[in-house]
Amino acid sequence: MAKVGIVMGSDSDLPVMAKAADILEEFGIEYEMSIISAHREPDIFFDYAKNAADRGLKVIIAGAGLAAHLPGMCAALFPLPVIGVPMHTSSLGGRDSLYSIVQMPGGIPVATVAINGGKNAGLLAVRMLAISDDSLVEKLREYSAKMCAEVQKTDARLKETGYRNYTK
Ligand code: RP5
Repeated sequence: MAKVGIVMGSDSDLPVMAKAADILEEFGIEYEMSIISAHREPDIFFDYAKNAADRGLKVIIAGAGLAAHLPGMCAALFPLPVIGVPMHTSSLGGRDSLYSIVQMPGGIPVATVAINGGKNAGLLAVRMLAISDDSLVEKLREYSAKMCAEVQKTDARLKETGYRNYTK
């Protein structure tokens, strides 16, 4: 049964939200992915968010752009954690999405990640689930150790080649 619901307002959000799915797959967490527009199909959205907890979802990762109401409205209807992912936009560079998602009124929290922050949204969901799953804590430690080793490798290469010859 899916523990995480990834939901986005449009298929144009998919490349960013796919990064959250990649992380959940890496950690072996079951998830479901949906495209549901809070504005364009409000009744379908309402059913999704209202029934998500009863269907077994523990966390929702919601991504949206422009007047990005999807994450906030998920948080209004779903009693468990909602992670909001603001999409980059061509008009206002994603500040519109960011402010729409992060500026929630008191009582309805949305844990908002960076603009286009699908990867961190996935990792934050893993960390939330790890609160009651020690095997995930161990996997998160391994993930951090791997990142650390990768940075050390780049440092060793920089020292070996010198900055003039360093290529990314
Ligand atoms: C939002 O409007 C979506 O989340 C998307 O980021 C934005 C634009 O949607 P499209 O016009 O690309 O479908 O609801």
